[in-house]
Amino acid sequence: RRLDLELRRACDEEEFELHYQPQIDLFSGRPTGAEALLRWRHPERGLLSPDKFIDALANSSVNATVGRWILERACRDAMTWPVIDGRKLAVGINLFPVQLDDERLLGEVDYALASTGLPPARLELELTETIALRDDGIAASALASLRARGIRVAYDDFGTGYASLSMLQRLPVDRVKIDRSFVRDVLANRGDAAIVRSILLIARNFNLRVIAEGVETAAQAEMLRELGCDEAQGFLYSRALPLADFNAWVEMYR
Ligand code: G
Ligand code: G
Ligand code: MN
Ligand code: NA
Repeated sequence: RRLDLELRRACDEEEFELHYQPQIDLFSGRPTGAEALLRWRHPERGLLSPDKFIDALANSSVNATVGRWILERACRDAMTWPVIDGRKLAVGINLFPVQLDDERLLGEVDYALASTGLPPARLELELTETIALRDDGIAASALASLRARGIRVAYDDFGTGYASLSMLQRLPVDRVKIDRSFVRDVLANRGDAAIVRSILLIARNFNLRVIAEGVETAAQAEMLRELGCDEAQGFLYSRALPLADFNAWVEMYR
């Protein structure tokens, strides 16, 4: 397929980039980390967002190669970030479904940490329910091994899947990310507000931290804070930034 060939070329020619979207503590207003988001600097089409290619990439012949590159590059980039409030910022990485199926994942994570020097506690792996549901056995033991190393695991897009609750029971994680579809109308829509409240209640009972995605206004942030949400990420604070711009952005908080 043509797109697969293009993705293979993009991989060989190093056309992929990682941008970083800050994550903010809603109580202190200070940055705590960033999520790595993939971009494709296409020679003809310009800078492409993941929605243009991420599904094709996830199913392509280079998914494992790009997944490994993302892991290592994000760890390397995070080593350049400054200390904020006496702590180094954490970096969140989205996994492709194939990565959690692969028994090489642990070795690749260990290699990325060892070769860059990033402490395990500064790495967070984000997975969606579709990833976690693929194979209970491998997923559960891989997650347990990762968490035993001090690496954090987060459920992305929490609340949008059909098995979010049983996932929490079967595959323990450190935190959940409230999907931005629930955040968008949280002020105006009683149903969305009820879902956000419910997620926060469940998270509290499971001892999980919660970050809300897609926070665009100060009013949304204020409501989320009042409801007990720990952190937020979204255009209110910053879009995803290239490494140099992210480092400059963080400097404002030093
Ligand atoms: O930045 P944007 O909103 O276009 O990202 C769209 C989606 O693409 C995100 O929700 C995320 O799940 C996915 N995505 C972005 N970057 C990565 C990445 O580095 N790896 C994987 N597996 N998915 C990513
Ligand atoms: O992995 P995930 O689906 O969370 O990826 C984040 C995506 O959400 C990125 O593609 C980014 O461009 C997008 N995004 C980040 N912040 C906001 C926001 O505040 N509003 C909207 N609409 N999209 C956002
Ligand atoms: Mn994510
Ligand atoms: Na998401």
